[in-house]
Amino acid sequence: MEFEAFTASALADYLGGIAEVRARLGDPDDLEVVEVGDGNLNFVYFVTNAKARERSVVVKQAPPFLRLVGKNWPLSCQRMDHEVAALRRFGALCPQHVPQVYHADGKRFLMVMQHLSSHRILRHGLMDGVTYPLMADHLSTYLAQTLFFGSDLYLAPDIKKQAVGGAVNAELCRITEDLVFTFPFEEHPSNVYSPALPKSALERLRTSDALRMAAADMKWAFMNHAETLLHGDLHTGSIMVNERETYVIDPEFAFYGPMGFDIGALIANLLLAYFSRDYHGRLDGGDPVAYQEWLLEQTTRIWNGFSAKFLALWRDHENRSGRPFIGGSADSRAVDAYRAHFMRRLLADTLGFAGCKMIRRIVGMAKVAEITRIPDAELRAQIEVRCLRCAEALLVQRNALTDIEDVVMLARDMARDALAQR
Ligand code: SR1
Ligand code: MG
Repeated sequence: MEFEAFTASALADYLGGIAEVRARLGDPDDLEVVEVGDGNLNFVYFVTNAKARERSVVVKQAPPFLRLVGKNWPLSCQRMDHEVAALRRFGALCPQHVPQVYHADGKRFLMVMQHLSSHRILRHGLMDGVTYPLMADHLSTYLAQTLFFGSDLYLAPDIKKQAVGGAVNAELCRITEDLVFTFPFEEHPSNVYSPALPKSALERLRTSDALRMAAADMKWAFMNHAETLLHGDLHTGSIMVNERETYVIDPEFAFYGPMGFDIGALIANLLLAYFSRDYHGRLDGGDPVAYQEWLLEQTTRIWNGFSAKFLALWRDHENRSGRPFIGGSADSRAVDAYRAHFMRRLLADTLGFAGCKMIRRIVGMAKVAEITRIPDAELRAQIEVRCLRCAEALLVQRNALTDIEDVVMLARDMARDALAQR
């Protein structure tokens, strides 16, 4: 079927024709439709019953092109099928942190889902300096459950291989391969540099062999290490929060990839928030440091919480099955030694991916609001340089940074160094 963006009344009529959705929303004549999509890929509508505003849903529809660019960048609409399948899978694994899908229509490339009306996008909350007391606990649970239960540590080998095949998402993976791992490291026409960003900072991306090799290693891992079903785009714009709840949305980039890619995306975005706080935290004349420390504390709590929960799931599963992944008996010393080794390698991967994700948001085409909304070109460039230097250190030193406290210290040093240079 040809793609057609809905008019408000056509969408209301369409929803009225789906019994389950109509039961949630009520009479189509009472529906208010607002297009709110500010994302890079899709159309997103809030549909609300004007007479009973608690009755509302979100409708998400995939146009056959990249919305950020337009019809010149065609994309298949089947990406909506990936998103629906991933939401259902992650929803089964971690229902408290994944919105419900009420209806999916593969022919119209759309889905109808839970409206998180009392939550906001985490990126926006972080820009406003809001603290979320349960966020780190929730996100570490989400990561542990989704990453563990999709992997060979839990699934039978044949089931896992079927799952890998079923989750192939070549088109959207290609976007990541290009925009995250390739274009930022070359002179590519899609790159966008902020006006005062020093040439020397860009040159490092092209000329530092250690950095280039580290980024290439991460690209290889992304393309070849089918470890688990990933969200695939877990930045702070893919998370909705309030004081009590945390939801992970938008898994259209889901595929079987390396675990560290999701964790790294999240940590990268917390670090972007950390460095850009030097602007946002001074907006009301305040001192950014307290909130920056809160961001670093969340980074620590997310990694440490994830690590403890993931290891607990792993131990528990092996104790129940009596079959350690490495074979032999469950109480052998090698079992624990292997788990510790696995987590060290996963942290190194996480940091490498975090570095690539930070770099792409500074020099690539798809940027983040905490950076682009800094109006002073000089200050923006200073903050961007700090992000790039931190990203480079994460990539190059990823095997030497053996715990998350090292990462936090490194970020603090980068911020301090930069202050000293003023
Ligand atoms: C070309 S699409 C740009 C970016 O938007 C998504 O959120 C992904 O991060 C993608 O790389
Ligand atoms: Mg998205």
